[in-house]
Amino acid sequence: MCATCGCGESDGSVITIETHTHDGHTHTHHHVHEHEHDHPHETLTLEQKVLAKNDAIAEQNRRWFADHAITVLNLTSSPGSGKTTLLERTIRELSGRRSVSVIEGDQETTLDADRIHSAGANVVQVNTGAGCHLDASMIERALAKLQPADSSVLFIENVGNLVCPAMFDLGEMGKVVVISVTEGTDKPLKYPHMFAAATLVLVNKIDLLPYVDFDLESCSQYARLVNRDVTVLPVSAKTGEGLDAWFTWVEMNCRASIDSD
Ligand SMILES: Nc1nc2c(ncn2[C@@H]2O[C@H](COP(=O)(O)OP(=O)(O)OP(=O)(O)O)[C@@H](O)[C@H]2O)c(=O)[nH]1
Ligand SMILES: [Mg+2]
Repeated sequence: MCATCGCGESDGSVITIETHTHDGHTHTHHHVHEHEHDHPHETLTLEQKVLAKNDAIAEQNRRWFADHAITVLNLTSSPGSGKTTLLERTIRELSGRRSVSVIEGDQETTLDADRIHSAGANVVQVNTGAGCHLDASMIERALAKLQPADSSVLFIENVGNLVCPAMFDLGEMGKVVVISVTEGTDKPLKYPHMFAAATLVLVNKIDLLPYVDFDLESCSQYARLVNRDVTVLPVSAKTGEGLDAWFTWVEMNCRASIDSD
């Protein structure tokens, strides 16, 4: 996991909310690799500790969400698959029916938070600096600022990355993987952990299907090879095609959260 890419070193230190901060530890990558080769056992133990600590905080988050009947969906994808575009449309669609808030995760900038704010939702930007994923403690801190309403929907837009976000439970109800047709049919096979962790797969940018080599049927089959029961919905966040099925899915999950409260 992050001992491989180095972002685990940034855990809890580079994160700032609504600001742009580096911790200056750009040498981390090299250090962790050396450590891994010299002491594989210590590296494994460190990874387990990081994940165990994360899981404990994620469980607290999950309990808090349940107590407040908040539906929480964690959107993951490679960079640029269309998560923010999808959220902009979703916020506009849900407005008037549900209170929607968003936690935006990016290494740098508040660009996505600005877009979400313009679309009409409460938003907090988390900048991870060198980190390549959100973790549960970042969500805990963001919640203190965001204070989402009871029975509302909270979308978490994770850092664009199909690897590490698969391993970090944030306390969400489900992970939604957004893959776009420009990325290639084989992504579920190449990044199986992310697809295995997903509750829903959205195949975005289907308006571009006539122009790219992408086999929707094969991609769906690959997703089901790693996650037998996963739902796959083809959509275009640009044209709106297929989005009704997504809105219905979100609404169904909202009702489930409220009923189980
Ligand atoms: N043709 C087409 N373009 C889209 C669609 N959805 C998003 N885009 C474009 O894809 C680009 C990236 O979209 P974003 O919504 O910023 O993607 P993202 O996943 O939030 O990106 P990161 O946060 O950087 O990971 C933008 O130029 C969008 O206009 C779609 O359904 N069809
Ligand atoms: Mg985005």
